Amino acid sequence: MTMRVDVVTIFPELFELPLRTSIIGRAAEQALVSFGVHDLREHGIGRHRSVDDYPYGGGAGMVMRPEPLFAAIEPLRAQGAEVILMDPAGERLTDALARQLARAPHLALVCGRYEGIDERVRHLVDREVSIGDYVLTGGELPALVLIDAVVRLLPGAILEASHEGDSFATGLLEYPQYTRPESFRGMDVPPVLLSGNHGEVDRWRRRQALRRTADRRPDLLESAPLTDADRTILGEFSDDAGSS
Ligand code: JE8
Repeated sequence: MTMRVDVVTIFPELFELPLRTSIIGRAAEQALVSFGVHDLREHGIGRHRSVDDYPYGGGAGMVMRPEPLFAAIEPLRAQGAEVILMDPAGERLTDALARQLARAPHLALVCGRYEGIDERVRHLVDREVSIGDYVLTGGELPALVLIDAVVRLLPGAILEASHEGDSFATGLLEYPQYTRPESFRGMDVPPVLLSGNHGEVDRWRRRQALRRTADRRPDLLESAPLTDADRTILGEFSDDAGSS
């Protein structure tokens, strides 16, 4: 079963390369996902295909008119899409939300620009999602971020094992990674990784993940599933800031 993702935007060209490249591009080639990018201007009003107008009540900037958005969104709703408006006031995109959305058969992502959309368009959407607390110029990059987070979770998109260890699946930050060469500019790969002792390697990685999380994102430890052994290791860190 292929997941369908439609996008509504005034900048369809922004989606061309990202949706053809790397893991997303390969998932599309494998028919794990198919994309439809719809130019909102095709529903624009008048000879100038206008999609925006001045805000009632005055103020700076322009607002996206409801008619083109309704015309673009209604057929997608009729096809059964879950319609998502990318919006700074939306629910935050988290790993848990990406996993939930990855189970949907059909998503339609609506991208605003300017000062945003006419309020009446919210009646036509199922949910509103934000990718974080910073101001962007429109919903297109957020839509691409959401697509990236969701498509990599589709079965077959990446080696399944690659997301079992995901930082937000284990609830911890990831352990440090090394590849060749063994020594680079005086910095050596930790010998345990060369030992061939998989039990030792696993314990070292868990310890490093715990240490990095305690140092950089102690907030994550409150909800991470931790074993008694993990808690013992964390206790050692706070006893002795210099221990490995
Ligand atoms: C957007 C956005 C997400 C995020 C998403 C959609 C449409 C109200 N503001 C609108 C005023 C300043 C300019 C803004 C531009 N804009 C931004 C986002 C987002 N999802 N995490 N940050 N920003 C639109 C218009």
